[in-house]
Amino acid sequence: MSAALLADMLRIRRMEEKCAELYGQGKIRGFLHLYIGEEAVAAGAMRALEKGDNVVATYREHGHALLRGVSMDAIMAEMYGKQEGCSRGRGGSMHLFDAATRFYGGNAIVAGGLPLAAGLALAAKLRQESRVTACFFGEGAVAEGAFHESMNLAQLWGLPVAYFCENNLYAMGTALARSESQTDLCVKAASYGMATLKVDGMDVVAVHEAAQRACGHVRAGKGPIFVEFQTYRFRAHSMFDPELYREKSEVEEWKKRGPIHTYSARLKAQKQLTEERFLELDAAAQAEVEKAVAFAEAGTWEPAEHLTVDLYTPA
Ligand SMILES: Cc1ncc(C[n+]2csc(CCOP(=O)(O)OP(=O)(O)O)c2C)c(N)n1
Ligand SMILES: [Mg+2]
Repeated sequence: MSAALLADMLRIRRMEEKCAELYGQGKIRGFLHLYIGEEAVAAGAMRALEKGDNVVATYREHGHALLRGVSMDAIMAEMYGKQEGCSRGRGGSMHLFDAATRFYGGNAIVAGGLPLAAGLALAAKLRQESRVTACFFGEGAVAEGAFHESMNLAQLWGLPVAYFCENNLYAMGTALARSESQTDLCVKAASYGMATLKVDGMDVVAVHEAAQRACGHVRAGKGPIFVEFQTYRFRAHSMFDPELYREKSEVEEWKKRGPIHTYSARLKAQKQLTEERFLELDAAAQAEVEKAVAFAEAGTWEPAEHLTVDLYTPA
């Protein structure tokens, strides 16, 4: 498990560093929100899930899609807008989707995934299917009505959903305390009677253990749970963000807690990892990225005649 968690985080990191580069070259266009710095959350949480579980995420979802099992090739092709992408090139970075792995997206609307997750969980409950629906979202979502409506119904109906809140302290340029009178997010969920956990989201092992507990709670039929992962994004909100709302020194302080180097240092100290093995894992991640870029480059654009395909109104 230990090397696997590290490999997972490296795969996300290398893929997204390449995405930033490709964005600079105009190969990837539109919005692009990088998860760099927050990898421990997706890595630790995803390995607590089973094949039959559902996953719902936000527009910062490249890593979640990848670790859920969507191929890096299909993700990169989607970033390029090519037909071989997981959403046939029509979604782009914010709308990765893959029914086969029960990855229900990518959602550009803040808090948009929470009611969807409640719906997926309701479907599982009514059909008596034993699945957890894991819903990832940022702390900015707690300002939305959809958050409160979802918390209420999920708890009232005892839905099998794990709400995984990625609290990276900022919603675009708005620090949590500038928009919320109650900054303890677990208190908000608890006010609906929901079970809660608060976890160091920079520590992949702590994340994994908490996610296992959370999923165990849901699988045991105890209803929903809310987990706050305290994390931090190292990059700008999106590719259009001058970052005037935080001090560079704050970013540097958090980088010291970076999930990849702290975890690899811990494994090395425990003699569970050598530098050679680390470099092997890193090289494998980079090779996977190069292959995915080649796949996306070789992909096909949708012909212009398809412009009205899948539209609800007749052309
Ligand atoms: C309903 C809605 N309002 C506003 C926006 C614009 N918007 C995009 S991202 C974002 C910040 C969300 O922050 P958070 O939920 O903390 O997620 P993070 O970006 O930090 O991962 C906002 C306000 C939106 N996409 N949807
Ligand atoms: Mg945030």
